[in-house]
Amino acid sequence: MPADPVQLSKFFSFVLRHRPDSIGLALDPQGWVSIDELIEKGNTAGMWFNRKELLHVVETSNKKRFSVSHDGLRIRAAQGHSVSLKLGLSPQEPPPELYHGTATRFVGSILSEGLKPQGRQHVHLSLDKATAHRVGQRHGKPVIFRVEALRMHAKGFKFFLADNGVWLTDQVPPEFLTLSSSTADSATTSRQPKLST
Ligand code: HQG
Repeated sequence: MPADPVQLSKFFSFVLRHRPDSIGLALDPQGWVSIDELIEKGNTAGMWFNRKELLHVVETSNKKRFSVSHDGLRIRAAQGHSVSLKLGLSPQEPPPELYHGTATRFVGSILSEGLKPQGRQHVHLSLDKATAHRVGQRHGKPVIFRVEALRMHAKGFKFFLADNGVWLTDQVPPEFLTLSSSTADSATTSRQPKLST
């Protein structure tokens, strides 16, 4: 039976971000794999899908988690990797402020150590509070940090914009962080269904 789109999206996230080796795949240095090979190895591993179903997941991903190469032959995760690779993104000047959603239980540690990539390759930052709120909700009671991104940039910290609009940086020291007082603009979006893949 073919996999449903949510199950497939979780499978692609797992393989393309974290464990390509689990189905015998190897990512290229920028995270790309052949779509034909992903289909073949995924099917062999018991995850049934074809090219049409794969492209459906790519096109309907609410966070645009996956990118397909211009020639249509390869796919990669836009961000969120734990495997070490170079996405090949050029450093960019960020907007003055970005946001990071997390859970209240991490606040003390973040205020003393700053934001760290933890299991991933980068710290993930959002352009708006509503998105940060949703990211934070995945971990528990959400709280939002405001990040003085442009001031960090002026001091030499590099920022990258992933294919799907998520901003990435290596770390955020505490001096650039403030707890954001208002989550009012995210209250309406918090009722949206949560899809964490
Ligand atoms: C926290 C989702 C204690 C950090 C989202 C976060 C995102 C610290 C957690 C993407 C810390 C890591 C990434 C410190 C950071 N002490 N806790 N010093 N520094 N943390 O899941 O940013 O649905 O690896 O606040 O939309 O939550 O998967 O990162 O709570 O873009 O496509 O450590 O994942 O996208 O958690 O989420 P994560 P994240 P997808």
